[in-house]
Amino acid sequence: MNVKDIKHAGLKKWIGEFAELTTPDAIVLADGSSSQYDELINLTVESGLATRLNPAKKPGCVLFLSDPSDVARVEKRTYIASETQDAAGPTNNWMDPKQLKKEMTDLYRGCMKGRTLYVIPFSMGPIGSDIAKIGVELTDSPYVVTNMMIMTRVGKKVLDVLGTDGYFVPCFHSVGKPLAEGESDGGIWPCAPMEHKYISHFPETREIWSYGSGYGGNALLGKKCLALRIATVLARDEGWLAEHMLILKITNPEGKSRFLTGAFPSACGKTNLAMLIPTVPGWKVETVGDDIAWMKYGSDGQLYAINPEAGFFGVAPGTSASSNYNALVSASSNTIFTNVALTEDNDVWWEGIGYDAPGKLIDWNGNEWVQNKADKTQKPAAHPNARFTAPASQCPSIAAEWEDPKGVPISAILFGGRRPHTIPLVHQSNDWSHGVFLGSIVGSEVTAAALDVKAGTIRRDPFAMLPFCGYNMGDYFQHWLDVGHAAPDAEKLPKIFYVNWFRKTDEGKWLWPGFGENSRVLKWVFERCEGTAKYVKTPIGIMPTLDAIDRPVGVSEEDMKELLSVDIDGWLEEVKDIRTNHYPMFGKHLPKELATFLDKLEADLRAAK
Ligand code: GTP
Ligand code: SPV
Ligand code: MN
Repeated sequence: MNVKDIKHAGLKKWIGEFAELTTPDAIVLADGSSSQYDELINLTVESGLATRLNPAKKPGCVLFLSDPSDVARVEKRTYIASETQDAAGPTNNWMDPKQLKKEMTDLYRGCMKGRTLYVIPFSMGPIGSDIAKIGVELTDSPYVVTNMMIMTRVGKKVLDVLGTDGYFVPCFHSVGKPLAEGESDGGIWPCAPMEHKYISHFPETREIWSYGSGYGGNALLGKKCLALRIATVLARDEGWLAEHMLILKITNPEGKSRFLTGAFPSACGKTNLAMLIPTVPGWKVETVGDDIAWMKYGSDGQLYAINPEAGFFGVAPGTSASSNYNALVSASSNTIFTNVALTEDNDVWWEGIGYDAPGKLIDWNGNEWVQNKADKTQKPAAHPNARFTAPASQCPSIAAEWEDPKGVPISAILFGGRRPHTIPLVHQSNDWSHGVFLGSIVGSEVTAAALDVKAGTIRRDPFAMLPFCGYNMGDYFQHWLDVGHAAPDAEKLPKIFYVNWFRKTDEGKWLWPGFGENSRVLKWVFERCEGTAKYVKTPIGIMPTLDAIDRPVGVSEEDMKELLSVDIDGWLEEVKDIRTNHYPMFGKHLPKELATFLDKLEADLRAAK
């Protein structure tokens, strides 16, 4: 099947217009077949863009190295170009849509000369499901096409659903032109200089225009651009939630299952929690999704979630057989690796893989690299935001329900982030609206998942959505409150929790072992949903009693006390920061209900002092 066979007149016309602007040498339709996937991979290997990995160790896998400047999302170059700046709100970059389109049109002009334009019809969500949304991405990057074929459902079946006049979200993408001719040649994908990169969203017309980057969320436009930034706008208008959340299934020893979602900022543990192997005997965790959840009320009044994706674009560093066995198995075949290191026998290696680097490696910059553990300043062999793109179907812990078009009923929602101090291991909101308050104040140490924010500093990342909300975040808070108020049955609303796996001692050691041990907290969450868990009421919300969570090996009673106590002075600092630096930003868009929760929190903390 090729582009000529497309029956949808609007789609054909739109492809024609973009081709006329970008002047590619050829136009190819991504039909979703495995033969085409293999051809595309062969093409990238033959052209030197990718390296095929050792088929005995990593069958069907390849490694791509990016330009050193093109390694993560670029938040400063990401735009919400709504008609007014007020609609984009204080947390988004805004540009006048007409001006932005003009600048980008100039950049797109002729940018695909000598390249092939690929047309990728894709579905976010199971094809044909009521909840699914269709997009069509036009791109000049074979890396993007192959990644999209893993991350979404691509091809002819999507065109069939689209028919002759169905609705799709149009997504333009080009890796763009390097400044100088020939720049970025030699086994890395080209990209444009930073000042020419644009990741643009037009919320009113629901269009996505991306230029100049070939990396992940900047380029795989179904993911953060469609399934979050554009989807948040659709969700606001249609009364549902599009969130940066994992979805997991947890089953107790009696065989009762519950589903929960969790929003943690980028590189803060969603993939790991979704694939966790419990250390608590008899309990089981299975995976529904690791990055994005779309949630809507079902006819039974329960909130249901679907995972709109079909693969994992997971952080490689830190992934080992002991930290995340299921991710490692998922990514052991038919996987695309990006910016990890290559071993002499064409296998992959990264920091935290669980064993020393074998011999001489090629690092993510393409240079020879030999591990020197004595040298604390040695640059890592894999980029800290190196990733694997693996089919979800390969995950040993994938839940039977993961592709259920009606989604899975959600009992609990977790919020969290990297907080070395103050925030306890777990606390629960008093009700939905108080949970919205907790979501609105989430803060986290910045990670390597975005390029232009300083890693290590703490920033507020409400709902883990700071970089992904397609409209005014104050209005988004209100939307969350409204979804709660609109619940067909308030009793059936998910319970909301705030977790923190990242507490540190004064010496900088982890206070909590994390990973599989997080199952102890999930067990308490499960038992709160059952109504059986032991708890106490505190100024910040509901918390486990000291004996309600079994202590993991290596965690002393003192540690546990610290993890589960309310640090009154720390929280008062938190209140001060929210009051002076966070909430005022939203002006009249800040829901009054949230300001009231902040006042009450302060009063309760002072009363407890
Ligand atoms: P995105 O894909 O960027 O949205 O990230 P994510 O939230 O899925 O993050 P992921 O699970 O990939 O975790 C990122 C990093 O956090 C990895 O290096 C993990 O090893 C580390 N990590 C995950 N869970 C834990 C935990 O419980 N404790 C500690 N200390 N580190 C963790
Ligand atoms: C994130 O940064 O939250 C990711 C990776 O999941 S990306 O697809 O690049 O957004
Ligand atoms: Mn993410």
